[in-house]
Amino acid sequence: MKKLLLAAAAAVALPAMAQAHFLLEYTTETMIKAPGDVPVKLIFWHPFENGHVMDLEMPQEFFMVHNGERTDLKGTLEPVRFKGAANEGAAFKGSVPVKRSGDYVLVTVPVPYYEEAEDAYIQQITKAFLNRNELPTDWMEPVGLPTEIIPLNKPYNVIAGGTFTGQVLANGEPVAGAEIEIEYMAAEPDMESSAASAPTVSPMPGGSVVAISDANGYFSFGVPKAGYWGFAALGSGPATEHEGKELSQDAVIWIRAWDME
Ligand SMILES: [Cu+2]
Repeated sequence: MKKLLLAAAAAVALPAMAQAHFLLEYTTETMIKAPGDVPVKLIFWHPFENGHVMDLEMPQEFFMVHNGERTDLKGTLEPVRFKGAANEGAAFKGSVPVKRSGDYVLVTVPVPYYEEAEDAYIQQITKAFLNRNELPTDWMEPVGLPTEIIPLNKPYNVIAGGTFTGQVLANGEPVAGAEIEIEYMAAEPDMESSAASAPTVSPMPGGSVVAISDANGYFSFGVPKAGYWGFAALGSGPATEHEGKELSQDAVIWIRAWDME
């Protein structure tokens, strides 16, 4: 409740922050046809409405999990600028070496971001998923992060019009009653330029789209539209304080939905 009140106060002070912010691990494709280095962009942004871009620092960790094995990818990260409709901020471009068949789970553990409007820190521990040759290997396994969302549907080929179910974990245990913000990537980043594409839909009236996890940490969402969908379990992580201030340690997951053709 305290968090809700703080959010309401912040909304009055700075309308852009009323919308949900998401850390993006953006690739143009989730199913990778040819082996090679897949470019990825890390952007801390409000992608539903092409809103405020927040400066992203070099993350604490950026790695992939493939066949249960972690590979550090921090060395691939280069600073880039990212331009939203309202402002421009610091982001990163990296690359994911996709060679063998299977899943590639991308994980970013960012440095806590100081949000002035709320006098608090935000740390969105984020997962996204790539696959090559339709061989499922890793998508359903917990990575072992302080907090994470486990997908119960294969996250790179969700059917638009179907549902997506996830489970929120903190230290491997289910989190009941977590508030999960749900966001459509209405404006996709352009991989070649530093800009966003024009938003394809408008944000929903009434503020963020939200689900609450049940007693066992599960939530479901009917996915109405093809594209990238983000889910952020707010403050689901075990860490609640950073440098003497409140920390919201969030678990973020990105899925990709497709129209049936
Ligand atoms: Cu925000």
